[in-house]
Amino acid sequence: AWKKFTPKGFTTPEEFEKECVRHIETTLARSLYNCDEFATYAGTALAFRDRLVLDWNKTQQNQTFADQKRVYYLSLEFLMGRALDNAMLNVGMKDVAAKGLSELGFRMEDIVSQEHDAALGNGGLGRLAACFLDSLASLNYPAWGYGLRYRYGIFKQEIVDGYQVEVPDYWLDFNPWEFARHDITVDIQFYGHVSKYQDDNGTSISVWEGGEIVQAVAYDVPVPGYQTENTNNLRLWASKAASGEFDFQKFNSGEYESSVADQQRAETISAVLYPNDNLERGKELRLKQQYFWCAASLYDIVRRFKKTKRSWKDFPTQVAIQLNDTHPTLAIPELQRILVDQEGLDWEEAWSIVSKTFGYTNHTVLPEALEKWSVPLFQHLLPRHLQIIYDINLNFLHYVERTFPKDRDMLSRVSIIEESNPKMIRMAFLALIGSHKVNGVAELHSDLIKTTIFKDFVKVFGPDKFTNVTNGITPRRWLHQANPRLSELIASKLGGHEFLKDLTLLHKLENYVDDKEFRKEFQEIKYANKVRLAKHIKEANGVSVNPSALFDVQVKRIHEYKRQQLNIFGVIHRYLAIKAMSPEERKKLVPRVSIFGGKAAPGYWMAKTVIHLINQVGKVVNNDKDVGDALKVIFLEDYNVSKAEIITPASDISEHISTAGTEASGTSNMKFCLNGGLIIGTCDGANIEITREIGENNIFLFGNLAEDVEDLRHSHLYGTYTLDSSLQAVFDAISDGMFGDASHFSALVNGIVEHGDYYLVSDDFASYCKTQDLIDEAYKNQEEWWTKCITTVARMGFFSSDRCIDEYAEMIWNVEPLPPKQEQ
Ligand code: 26W
Repeated sequence: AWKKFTPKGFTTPEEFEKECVRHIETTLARSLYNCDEFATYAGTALAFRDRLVLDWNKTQQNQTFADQKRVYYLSLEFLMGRALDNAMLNVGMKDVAAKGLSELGFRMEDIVSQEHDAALGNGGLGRLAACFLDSLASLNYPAWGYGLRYRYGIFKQEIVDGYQVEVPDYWLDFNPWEFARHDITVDIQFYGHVSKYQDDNGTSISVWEGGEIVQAVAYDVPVPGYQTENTNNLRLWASKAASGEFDFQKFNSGEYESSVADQQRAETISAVLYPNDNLERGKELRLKQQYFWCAASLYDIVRRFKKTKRSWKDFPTQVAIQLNDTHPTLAIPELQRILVDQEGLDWEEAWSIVSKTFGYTNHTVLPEALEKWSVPLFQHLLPRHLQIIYDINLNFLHYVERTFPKDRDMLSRVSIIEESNPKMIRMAFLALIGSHKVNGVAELHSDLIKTTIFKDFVKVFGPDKFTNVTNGITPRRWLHQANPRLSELIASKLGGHEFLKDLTLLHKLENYVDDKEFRKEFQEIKYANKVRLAKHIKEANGVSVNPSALFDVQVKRIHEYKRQQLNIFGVIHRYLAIKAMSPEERKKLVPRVSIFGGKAAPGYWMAKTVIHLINQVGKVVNNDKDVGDALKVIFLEDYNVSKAEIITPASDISEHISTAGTEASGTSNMKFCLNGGLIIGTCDGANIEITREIGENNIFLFGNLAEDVEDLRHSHLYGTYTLDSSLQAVFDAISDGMFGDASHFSALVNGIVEHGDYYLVSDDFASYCKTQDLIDEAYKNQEEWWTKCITTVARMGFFSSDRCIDEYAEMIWNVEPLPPKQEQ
């Protein structure tokens, strides 16, 4: 008999070295004599990959045999960041590898930083998807992610003369974390027309004919769980010319170049991530991306289901599909098309399956972010899907008409088709109608969608269709990996790292709030993290900052609703105040470093102007001898996941200052608090629940409430309004040219003083500045400050993405974990 092959991974530094070196010499074919940091990274990654792959295969086999319900998370964005550190910590062999590497003459930190970020996302929504994958794997849920394998992720940001410049992010030169599955392909159809035929029973069937075919090729990425063998799969689709597409006629008649050009055209579908965040632009290529990815994923899911030989009515008991915002909404008409046109189910039966399968998560109420597709464009690209959407809409409107016979306007308000010129398809309505649950991402946001964009649908479907799942973050990456010393300190008090699997255990830290030794170490860790960031700032910006200063951080996409302009106006206000002080007064100030980071969408001029202003202010303030350490202003280039891992643990105060009612949740607010930073924020998104958990003494809230926004906007437009005098002084300084050519910033200022101040910067300015002064006062009382920080960490247990995933599993997916089979 064959002996059971039990693969053994390395457990000692020597064994690790052997594996690492073997990969460098054979897989990479490199000599050890010119082995640089990059080759060593590659060898390390491949050594760890070997371990993941074995667990991954076992997990997939286990999931297939278990024959239970699986979750499919469809997201156009997965902002994964780096994989090696995460893999090492999950497997629990980072220390072993670190020893091995140091014997080879390398520092772990240098090796880890060789990896290119997987930056397949814009911001919050994409990073949330990545945290969810981590939790799904760590909690042993049988779950797959489906996305696109962009050749170019979010652009790299360079700052040139204070302006943002976008540089392509080609990240695939060496990516050991993906496996091309050239045998798993799906043909995807576009364009063409629909013909009607009669089948043998005389019923008419629709056939989508003609057009062109593009091939989808699967690339699989293992997603390891924390200290579990369970390793899930993220499947990313790449586009390729279908074999029939390659025009041999042209090829043979000497038109070699144009036949290759056709090939190239097919590959553009998955070439680049759209860099817009919260802005819909209606580009055909984006719609192509969406259909390409939805169709390939559904084909794959249906193929897997069919292998079980179950009847179609079991589909929703075996498959839960979650739509990450409206971007994958085409999956709804696509499944209906598969069931009706290809599998021959009747419409009602098919629709009952479809509408039990999907759940839809909404991430924004900003009107400019709501996806709409023009009917003519859609008709051209996806003629059969347009018919299906019209039929879905017709059935739905009939139902609404029967239920609300007196409300004639209701029909046009809830119709999937907006009767504009051209007509538009409202994707959020289609997503809602085709799903069994709709959720928002924080309590306030989930309430708001029920009273604004989806108000009528609450009447139509009843309130139970709507629910809330407050966002969360993975404590593995955002505490254990980003802040290893704090993780160790907590573990030393709580008796191990169990809290990384059950974050509510953090509450036990409250017992140490007054523990001298603990407080001292906690402070030392924060200081060390600030020293590390200061070093990075020195290297990247050439500015020396004092690690004892109060680090005030705002890092996120640059957007008017997030109000980086409020922050920088506050900084200018502070600068003017410092200039007006005597040297003695200045010495009494709490020194401050204002740190900004984030990308602006390439076509978003106002956001780019804000970046420019921040850099101009920095240039003036940082070189002003009167100011010295009292104030420094830093714009960190190219904010991304791996920079966030350095920045987050180093903040004293972070800013989450959106106009109330505009930030659906925010997730960096959670990351900062979990790392012992306090926050200044508006009553918006998850800030409200964070306040409830940590207590209002531990957060600096300011500004108007969501319920007052409408009236305030109205009074800007139609009432009399006088600008706050200190904001006026800031604007005067700008128009006097204190920060360079004032005309550069006129649109920014005019948006407030002349065009209605849509984001209510002037309404919140005074309260913002007052709260910043309170922060200075609070920081002077160091004992109280550290009590706040430690209490905050202790009370952040609720915001783990593990809690969040358990809520989705129970309320929306109805799916159970599948623990890995014990090894025999
Ligand atoms: C179609 C253009 C477009 C692109 C991206 C529209 C909308 C988006 C995303 C939905 C924007 C986004 O990332 N939203 C953020 O989602 C996070 C996770 O739920 C929340 O924490 C943020 O508050 C929300 O802005």
